Amino acid sequence: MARAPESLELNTNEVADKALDRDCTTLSRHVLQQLQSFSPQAQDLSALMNRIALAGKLIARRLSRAGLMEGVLGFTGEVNVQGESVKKMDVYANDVFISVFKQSGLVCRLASEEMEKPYYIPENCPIGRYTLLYDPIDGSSNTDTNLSLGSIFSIRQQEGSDLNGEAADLLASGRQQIAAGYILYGPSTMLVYTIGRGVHSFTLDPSLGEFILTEENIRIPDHGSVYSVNEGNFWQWDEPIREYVRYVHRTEGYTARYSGAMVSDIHRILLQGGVFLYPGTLPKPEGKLRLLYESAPLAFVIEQAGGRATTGHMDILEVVAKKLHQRTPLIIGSPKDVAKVESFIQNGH
Ligand code: AFP
Repeated sequence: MARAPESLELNTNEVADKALDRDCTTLSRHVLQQLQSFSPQAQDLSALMNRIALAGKLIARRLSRAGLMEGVLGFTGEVNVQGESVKKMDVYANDVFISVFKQSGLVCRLASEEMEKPYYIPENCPIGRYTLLYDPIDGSSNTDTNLSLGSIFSIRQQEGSDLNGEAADLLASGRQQIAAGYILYGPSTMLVYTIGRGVHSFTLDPSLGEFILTEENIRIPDHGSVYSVNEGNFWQWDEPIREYVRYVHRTEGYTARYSGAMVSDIHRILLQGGVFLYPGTLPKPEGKLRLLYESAPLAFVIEQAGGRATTGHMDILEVVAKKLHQRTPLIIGSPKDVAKVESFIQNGH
């Protein structure tokens, strides 16, 4: 058999090497590459991301079999601190994040939508200098209909010793986050994260049980055609938001997408551009979304990708939380589309 010319052989080898290298770019390795360091802090961040990835795999596994197992779907019959009915998957996912950080020596406190107060893991506290804030299941109304869901996470360095267990240091702005991201449970499971050095996505390869690098340094388009908002709330919005939506209705080039899980909607916008809105309403001026474990982590991701996130009056990442479960209006996405909504809020057009 005739041999391929040497240069062609070399190219084939290079392609194979690149493919192998990509297959080996797991999340924990990527964090170390990003930080270009094996320092203790780099190792910590890498280990933190690895544990979050494990939580994502456990939740994805349960979701993928939910329709086949007893006791996975439906409500528990309880109501959480937000006054919302709790789903069995919410409880499971909340416990998964706690469980993966036990015996980690990394995370002393976890705070989530499902728990009124932060959860302390006492064995980690003498050395665990990090706090995890998270929404274990974003879009839980999608659970029982086999639609996309998400988990949102944010990591902060613990400030002070928190001896009184009040976790007062968490009442700080989103600029204090050292890492943030989300896991999207869709046709495939994806993990998107930032440590302040761009935004990177990983896809779970079920045959390996590993998240493998999909795209590095994702940039959000300056503008996109999608606007994503629950228009059923039109009647209870302030006039500027109604005016913006009327503007979209009469302007060519817009298309509506709204899934009920903002991780899905914002992921689409990250890749294709556009704007997601959850504004305040007349009875609830702060809206629905929680600042510390929903809006701020997503704002960190979108800003790192070149987008913007605002309440309509100030950048989400500048808002200093007054309480753990604080809510905030959210307008997030492509810079030009966010600016358009802002202009309606601030100037009326
Ligand atoms: P749940 O996680 O409580 O289902 O809320 C999901 C969410 O926070 C966000 O993911 C959705 O975009 C938004 O709420 C949907 O809320 P509406 O049903 O009020 O539009």
